Amino acid sequence: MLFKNPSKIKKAPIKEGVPPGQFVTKKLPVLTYGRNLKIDINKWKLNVIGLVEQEIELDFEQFSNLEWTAVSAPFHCVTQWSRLENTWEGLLFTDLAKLVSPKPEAKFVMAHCYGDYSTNLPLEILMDGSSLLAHKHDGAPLSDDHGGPVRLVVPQRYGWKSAKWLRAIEFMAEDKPGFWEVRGYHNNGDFWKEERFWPELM
Ligand SMILES: Nc1nc2c(c(=O)[nH]1)N[C@H]1C(S)=C(S)[C@@H](COP(=O)(O)O)O[C@H]1N2
Ligand SMILES: [Mo]
Repeated sequence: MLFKNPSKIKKAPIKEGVPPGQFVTKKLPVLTYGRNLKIDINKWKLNVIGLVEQEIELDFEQFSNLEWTAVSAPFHCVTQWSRLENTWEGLLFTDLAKLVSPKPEAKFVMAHCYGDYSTNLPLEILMDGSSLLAHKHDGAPLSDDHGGPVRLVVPQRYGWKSAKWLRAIEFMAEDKPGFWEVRGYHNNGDFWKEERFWPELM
């Protein structure tokens, strides 16, 4: 069995079609700033911190004992490739939120990765029912280069928001730019609006 619940694959609520300025590829290229990491699954930890009632730390065994969901969604990279059909499986962000109970003042999230990478998102986008902390892509565990053992996947935003080698999730009251968002990438990253770069660079 490729997925835990193959009969229940959710379709991300995303308009069909290829967003402006994108071309379609069948491959999933590896896109990493700097070097790819190799995280030992037995040492992997996820910390959920910040404005929550209950901060938690999970190891991979605890993570994999939670109820997982499979989500099918396109993947659009700001460097203009799109891979239209992907199925990711892991912990839905909404299910993570149930575990930690975000405080009412939590409005934004920073995803922190092993290494220096991070990315910021409005909590609302992560709560869309299709964003997840994925361990599998198309039925196979994520390879090291694709961010295993666990990466964030945010189907409604350009790929740089889908943080590989996820290490921590921080709930925040105020927005704060992540790794690419301080280096010229758009804060929001909606591919239908071509929010690729800082407005002043466009
Ligand atoms: N930690 C980390 N996550 C990252 C990146 C990165 O450089 N480091 N690159 C991002 C970018 S720009 C894209 S398009 C996707 C690519 O995912 P893939 O390499 O699995 O195709 O990962 C995103 N997540
Ligand atoms: Mo990207």
